Amino acid sequence: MELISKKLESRIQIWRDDVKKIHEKWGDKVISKVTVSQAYGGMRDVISLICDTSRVPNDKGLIIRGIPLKELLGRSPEEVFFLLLTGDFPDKDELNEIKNELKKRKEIPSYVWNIIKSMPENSHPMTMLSTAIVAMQGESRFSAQYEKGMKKEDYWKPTLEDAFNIVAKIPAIAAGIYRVRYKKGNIIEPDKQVDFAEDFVRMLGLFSNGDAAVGQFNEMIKIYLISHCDHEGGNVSAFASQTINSTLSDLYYSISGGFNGLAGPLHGLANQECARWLLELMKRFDGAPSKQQLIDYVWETINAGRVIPGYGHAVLRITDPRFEGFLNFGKEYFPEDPLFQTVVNLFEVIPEQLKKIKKIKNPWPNVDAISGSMLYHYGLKEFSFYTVLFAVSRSIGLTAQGVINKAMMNPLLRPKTVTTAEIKKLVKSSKKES
Ligand code: NMX
Ligand code: MLT
Repeated sequence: MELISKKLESRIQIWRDDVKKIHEKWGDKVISKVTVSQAYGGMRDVISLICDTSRVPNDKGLIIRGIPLKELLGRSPEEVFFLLLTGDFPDKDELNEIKNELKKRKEIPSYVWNIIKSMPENSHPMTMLSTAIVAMQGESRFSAQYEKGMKKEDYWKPTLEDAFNIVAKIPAIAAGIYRVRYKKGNIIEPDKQVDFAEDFVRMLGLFSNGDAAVGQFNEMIKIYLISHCDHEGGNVSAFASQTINSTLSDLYYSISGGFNGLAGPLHGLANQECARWLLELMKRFDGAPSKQQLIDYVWETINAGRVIPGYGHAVLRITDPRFEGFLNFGKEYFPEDPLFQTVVNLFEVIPEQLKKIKKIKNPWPNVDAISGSMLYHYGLKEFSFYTVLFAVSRSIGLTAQGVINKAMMNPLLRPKTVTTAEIKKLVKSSKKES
């Protein structure tokens, strides 16, 4: 880990000096205010956390370390992991090192397979993934070192080891869960010669030798792994993970915790819900619904008190660039695919319908409206597995954020809450003042 540690060490010194100066010079400056509605409304738009790995302007979407997602889509997950961690793309030697570090840590402890295999047959794959990660907590280098005693300045070093160990193992664990859950337990072992994305595809075991679709699927999975990896710090999985990690529990606890948040239908599970919703639609109308049938189906969902999965966003006010990345891929490689076509037809219909509902702030699609149709096209049809793929990618951003939070020696997260009675008092006293 020599080159990565060296690069990080030099960056961390600069970041720490920078933040120290910011504190000294502008520590008292107000950067955000909180209204009563925001306090009750999930803290939307309240600026109160720092995240330097990526940002999500509401009119642009994901920008990783200053680079818009669109410009990252030809890159490998290893390159983007390095970018998230350090703020730079790796040079040739650094890329070799990061790939080798991930390759040599791939092996999965046998107790993980025993635990996964002994879980109830109908366990959700996200439950299996979260359990597998937290089961490995005893391997944490951070926790071991903390117990022995370590300076705060050095917390990031064993955390970096944990980050690499987790990211290296997640593809094999995820693919193993797929094989146990849907393919009768026949696990395909990791290959230490093969890169991150390609080995993940190999271990899923969807393709036979020489299958022409493998190359395309590999390309799509790389887009998948980069598109979902990070989305600033306030999304539920990152926020939950950071909150847990701020207690000095290690990355195994915090990544597992973040995944538990990702497993909710308003967050990562929306990709599963969207696939289910699309397939029900296709079944109902025998494959090719008309525009009016799509509109009726949308209103039937809303009138039943459900959300349209894959549409809307807490931050974005445009079509998610992650959706656009997949849209372009589908248009290039399988424009005639019936499920993909339905996704495209719905894109033409849904925003106009959602605009009619005043309370909805963003009528445009997010990534989850389309990602499932990519997987389905290549034969990965078990949609309850889809959020696990989101998690494999998100592990890259969550661990990078975890390392940086430790490097910056960030404190325990502990916002202040108030009771409704106190809110009433606060409002009354501010009325008197004005
Ligand atoms: N379908 C129906 N109603 C919606 C939708 C939608 N797609 N989006 C928002 N609304 C409703 C929302 O439920 C809320 O209703 P109420 O006040 O009765 O609770 C109202 O519109 C206002 O919501 P917004 O302020 O526009 O959105 P908010 O920031 O609260 O929530 C989401 C954001 C993403 C949770 C919401 O848009 C949603 O539930 N979308 C569908 C689920 C989804 O696609 N989630 C994935 C998000 C991305 N990810 O990968 O994590
Ligand atoms: C994400 O990728 O985390 C989702 O789009 C949710 C969010 O950013 O709030």
